[in-house]
Amino acid sequence: MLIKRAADIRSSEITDKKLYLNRREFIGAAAATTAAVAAGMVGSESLVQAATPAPHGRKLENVKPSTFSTDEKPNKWEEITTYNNYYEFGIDKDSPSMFARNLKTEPWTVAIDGECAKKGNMPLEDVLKGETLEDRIYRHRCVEAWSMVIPWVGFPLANLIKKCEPTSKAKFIEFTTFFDTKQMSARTSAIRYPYVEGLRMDEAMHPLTIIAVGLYGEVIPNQDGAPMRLVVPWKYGFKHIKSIAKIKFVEKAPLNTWQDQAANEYGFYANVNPSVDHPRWSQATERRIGEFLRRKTIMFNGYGDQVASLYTGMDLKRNY
Ligand SMILES: Nc1nc2c(c(=O)[nH]1)N[C@H]1C(S)=C(S)[C@@H](COP(=O)(O)O)O[C@H]1N2
Ligand SMILES: [Mo]
Repeated sequence: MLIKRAADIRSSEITDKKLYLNRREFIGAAAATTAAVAAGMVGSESLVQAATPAPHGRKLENVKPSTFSTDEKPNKWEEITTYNNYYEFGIDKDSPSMFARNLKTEPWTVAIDGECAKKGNMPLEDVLKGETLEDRIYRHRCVEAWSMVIPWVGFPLANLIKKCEPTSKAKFIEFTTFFDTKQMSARTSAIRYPYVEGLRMDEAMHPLTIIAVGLYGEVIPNQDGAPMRLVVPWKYGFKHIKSIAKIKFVEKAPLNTWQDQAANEYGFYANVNPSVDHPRWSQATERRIGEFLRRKTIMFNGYGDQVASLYTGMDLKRNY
């Protein structure tokens, strides 16, 4: 079980006043659950109230190593599956590990929509058809100033985009997470659902941008965004939308969830940038989960050689 540190709480995405009140609502609900459990009113499942590492999933076949992988030491399975942001399952880092298990990920289809020739529902099997899965060990940096190294298994998003045959009007992609209050506890009204994210087309086509379907060579656990989630390693974690149910090709930049919630704090680009502070805390350093001393945050999360050219001529202090 992970011990919450004061720094996490202070620098959390939820601590402005409006959201703080929602958090108190959440604590109230949790207390009510505890009371109900004590009174014997709730089934045994609700008794599991501690961070629980994901059970191991099916092993993925024919996964190839990737030259894009970092040689830094990956975080442990236990860390990557108990320290998550997935607000649909609660706002605490260990909530998704406790509440995501009921998400049904088979069968799964992705709605393809907007400026493209192949509109319709694409089953996950078709998304994966013809793909060579790769191990992609990437650095992962959350705007809350923590980081991990995660051994994803995935394939380039560019391949899926090509299958959809976007038109020349498709300048951006909007992604939407699956949402169902029956499967997702959504114990808090902290943010508006469904969760939405977006990328500019050239960012989406970049070879570092992947759809992850696995972790440590196994099928990706629910709390990490099963069955398919976005990974854009030079951006803050909130761009990494989980459990993607819809992909829409659009002309204008979509309004992503966190920008919608607090535009002065979260922009569209969300490129990791140690010189642009979040209004309530610094982005200059980060705490690697499992380490004691803080690390210096690197521009573009260390992927500058590959991606800096995407932003030539842009003022990254304005376009945060
Ligand atoms: N649907 C959805 N996707 C989401 C989030 C969320 O709350 N809901 N949180 C984001 C944030 S803030 C981060 S840091 C990453 C965390 O991904 P991880 O749990 O796999 O580390 O997921 C992102 N994707
Ligand atoms: Mo995040």
